[in-house]
Amino acid sequence: MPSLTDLELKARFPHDFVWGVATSAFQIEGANTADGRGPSIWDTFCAKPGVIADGTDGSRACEHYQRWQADLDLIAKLGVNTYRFSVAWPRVQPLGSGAWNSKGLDFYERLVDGMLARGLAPYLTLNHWDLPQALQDQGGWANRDICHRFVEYALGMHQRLGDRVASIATHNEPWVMAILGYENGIFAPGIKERGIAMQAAHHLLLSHGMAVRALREVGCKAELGIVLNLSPIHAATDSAADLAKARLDDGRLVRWFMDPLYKASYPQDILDHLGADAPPVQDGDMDIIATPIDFMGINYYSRTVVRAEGSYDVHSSGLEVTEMDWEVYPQGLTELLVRLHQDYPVPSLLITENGGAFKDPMVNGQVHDADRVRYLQTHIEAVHHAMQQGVPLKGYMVWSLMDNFEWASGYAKRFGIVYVDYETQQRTLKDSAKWYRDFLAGQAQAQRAA
Ligand code: IFM
Repeated sequence: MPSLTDLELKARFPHDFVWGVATSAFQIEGANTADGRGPSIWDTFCAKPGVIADGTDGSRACEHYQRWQADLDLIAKLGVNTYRFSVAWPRVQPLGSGAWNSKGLDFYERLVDGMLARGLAPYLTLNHWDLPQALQDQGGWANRDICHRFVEYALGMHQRLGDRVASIATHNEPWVMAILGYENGIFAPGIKERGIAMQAAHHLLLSHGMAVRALREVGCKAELGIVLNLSPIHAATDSAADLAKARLDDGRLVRWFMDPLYKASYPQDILDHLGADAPPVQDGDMDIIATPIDFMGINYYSRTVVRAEGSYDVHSSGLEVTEMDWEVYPQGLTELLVRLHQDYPVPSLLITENGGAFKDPMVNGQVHDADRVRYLQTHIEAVHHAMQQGVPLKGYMVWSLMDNFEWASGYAKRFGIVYVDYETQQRTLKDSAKWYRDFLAGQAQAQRAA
């Protein structure tokens, strides 16, 4: 891919393009027992020995619950126009149904008002994984009844914040919640049963459609959508077996979610593959799931390369690899977006997460993360290439605003463009934050001059 200079990149995006940074509640807030917050499945999961690489949890995280005003100031100074955040369901409705926690609701109301006061459009995600433990005790996403609980939660949040948020995403990355949480068991709630996982996946999609319908019925003005983690799946070789494996994995990651959302059906090859593990689907479910939405959010980090036998060595291609052992593969973002545009009638796409974990040594108070600068620049270029090919891409958000709790990796993996010293909670702009800020300032300047 030819590399564009910063200057060439400037002014290539429309004036109303959404530029943002993203976070999620559990990863930054801390204060997980404060002011009436109930336990979430991630609190329970972190307490199990050996499941989090560095043995940490989300009890302190970035202390965003206390430091939110300074954090919003930081975001505003980057020059973004949008902040994507999530609400911790157990903070606002500790048991996941019934009584609401006014202190939790007040927190998010202050946060949203704080965004608006700083000129930031609030992009709310309802479910970024921190399910109330009380609902998990009833089966979590594998229990169909949770769909009604999710609608109740969505309506409650709409009642409180619906007049001020620009966008509401129902779920963040249902594949991760269902497959890593219920099939591989490496994420909360730590279950290892494929049939249960596929039920969870179905209920995540169903609850999404039900919530979208319910929100529209009460006159929700915010744009409604869902966020998927997608990547192109490449076969390691051209052997029939590797190609078949790539097709299967594409079916489970991409088509399993995109087909129901846009074609009201599950892919037949995957239903056949799952056999008895395919989820029970009731009459009308698929139409509910396919309820039209305003946007599709895509979280993109890397491509996936698969082999029929054994695993692919990410170091074999010579590509740069992040601290997560994910290949740096910006052209995969263009490839993915063009494919989605060709295969599905998606009117509006947003990159809701993109970024990388890198080493990030702090030296004399500075973090020279040239690898992340390069990562962001090449991925923004990749987004632009997709737009040139007609993809209706409306925005781009960096994952993440600041270093935070990276789930099963704990605090060891740093994704932020802002460095967090977890002892002092001091925030320091990395070079990537300065690059993003300057890039956005250049864009704004070029637009004024145009
Ligand atoms: O940190 C996560 C985020 O919560 C969801 N998407 C991927 C990120 C990096 O792993």
